[in-house]
Amino acid sequence: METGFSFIHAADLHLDSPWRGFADLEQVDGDTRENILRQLRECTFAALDNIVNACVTRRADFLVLAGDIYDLADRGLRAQLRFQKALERLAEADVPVFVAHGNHDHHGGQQADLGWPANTHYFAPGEVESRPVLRRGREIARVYGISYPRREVKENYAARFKREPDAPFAVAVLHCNVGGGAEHADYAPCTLEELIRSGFDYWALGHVHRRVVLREQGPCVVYPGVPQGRHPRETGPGCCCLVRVGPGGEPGLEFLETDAVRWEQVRVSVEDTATEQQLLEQLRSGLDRLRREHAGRSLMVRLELAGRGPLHRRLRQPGIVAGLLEELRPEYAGPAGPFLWLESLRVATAAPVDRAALEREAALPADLLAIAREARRPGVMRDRLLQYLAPLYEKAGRQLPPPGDAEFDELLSAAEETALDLLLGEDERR
Ligand SMILES: [Mn+2]
Repeated sequence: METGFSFIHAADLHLDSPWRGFADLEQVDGDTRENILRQLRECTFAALDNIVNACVTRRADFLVLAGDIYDLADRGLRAQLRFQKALERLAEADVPVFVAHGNHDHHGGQQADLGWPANTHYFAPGEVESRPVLRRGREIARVYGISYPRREVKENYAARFKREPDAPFAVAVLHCNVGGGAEHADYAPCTLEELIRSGFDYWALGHVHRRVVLREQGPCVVYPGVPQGRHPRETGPGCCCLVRVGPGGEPGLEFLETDAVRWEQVRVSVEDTATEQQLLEQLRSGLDRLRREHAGRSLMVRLELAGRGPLHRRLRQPGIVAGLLEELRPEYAGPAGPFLWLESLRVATAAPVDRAALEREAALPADLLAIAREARRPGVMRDRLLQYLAPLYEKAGRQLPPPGDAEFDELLSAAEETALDLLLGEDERR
């Protein structure tokens, strides 16, 4: 390879995801509501456009899409036409596209009979195929891939990928669950070790919606994450991965932001908050800061109130949370341009505790605090608690390593708070 080349890897576009559960949009006027809904309905397509733009402006030599292009196996016509249009733009720019289907958009679903540009290759269901990528008649890379014939693929598809010895740079495109992670459906399960041993240069994966680089080099093993978040747990930037391969075949990764609407969580401590007025001001300053940090981008925000403070009891009263949302929502969204929508407000506060007084007066809480204090230091108490925890972690197997020092301290604090709440009598527990 005398000169290098580059390609873009994206996955889990989930085009045309349905937006359910936005009844709260009633709290803003019709034009504002329409502005928010329009941007939400458009955002997965906007992310696709951003991937196409990145291919063109970065002059990528090809694009690979590792499954879940569509949210539903019975793809909507609108989604297919938008995807077709994107592929046509890439055909005009002379960028070949390699598509593998995953569990969401498996081959068993309904598909419209559409013409696809010749630059696009859909990998066959249930069998690994390879395709060369040519530049000026010379093969610069070979792309291997497989699509899901049905939703549930329990077979290890990675084991079927065989690199041919004459492939210049071998890319494997696969929708799969590496390492048995329990947070994702265990489709096409495989281990990182077998991907490393496989002889491929780059594993272009899909399925895990977080961005995870399982290995930087030799080979690269990459989940680029979703290009566009679609719910409160998919926070932070949505991306595709630009891979630049140097003349010697060494790859370098750069993640490019592609999302149009970003999901964020904001945590506000009520520890020093005495009044509802103060709380409103704290919330506004948190939201203003977030909006400044993301100037020009629409935001879906989940607020969480935390900490022990005097407002705890009042925040538990019915109507308070709804009232705060009703007040704040119209302030941050308008009929045009970027919006900030408060998706929800979670209350995770606790009653204030005068620890010094408790230690002097109440026998049981004092004992609890003393035990917790002792367990924070190395010694018999800490060792004993760690021993009690050990069988739990053994049962969880390799997916949950035993807690380190910092994690143990966190567990200890959480247990202490919960036990205190229970001991102090909970007239306010609901
Ligand atoms: Mn997916």
